[in-house]
Amino acid sequence: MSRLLITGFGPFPTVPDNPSGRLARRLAGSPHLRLILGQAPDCLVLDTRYGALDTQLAPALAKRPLAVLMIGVAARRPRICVETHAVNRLSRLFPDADGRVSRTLAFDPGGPAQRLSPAASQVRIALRRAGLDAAASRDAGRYLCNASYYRVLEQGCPAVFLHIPMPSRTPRPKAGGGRCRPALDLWAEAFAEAARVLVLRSRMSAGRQAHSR
Ligand code: PCA
Repeated sequence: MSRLLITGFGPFPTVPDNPSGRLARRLAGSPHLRLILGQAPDCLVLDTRYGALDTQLAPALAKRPLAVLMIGVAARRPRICVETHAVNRLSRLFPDADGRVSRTLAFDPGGPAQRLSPAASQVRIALRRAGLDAAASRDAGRYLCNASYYRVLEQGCPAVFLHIPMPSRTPRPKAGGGRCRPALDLWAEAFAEAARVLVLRSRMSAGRQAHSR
């Protein structure tokens, strides 16, 4: 049976301790998520290396996941960003965890300039309903997050990329403003709603296909 795939990333030169990998594992192991999906998701914490797109991501996509919920850190952003699309562009300035930069500016020389995520706005609404200050973003960067998203969106299943800020940068509730919970706990809880939206979209489109046969 195909499953939801949750991805995060490991460390890279400017972020030696990447919270996205920890969040992906926590979300994937959440009994709450298992309950709302009716099955446990798969989890993949990618090495932040260009080579990992072929050696780690491609085999996971070959299993044809039901949907893909992707998480990465954008250390300088102040809030959670729901990426609406990925572009066919790479920066040649930022080395990956192996110290390698991309040799080409286009990620896939024969591919379209961009790939959109039709699920992004529904996911943003679900995250806001779950209490997160999530914003739409049209810029997933030119590094590994954008490249992996571009690769996943080619697959055609519901997929979305969520960029998280560094947990230490997120504002804490003011004194008397309620119990202070770690950002990763709050995000894991809300991201379960994003996962639910993706899986529902996938099941609905499978249902429509079966109906039209
Ligand atoms: N953030 C980087 C790559 C891995 C991650 O967590 C990015 O935004 O591309």
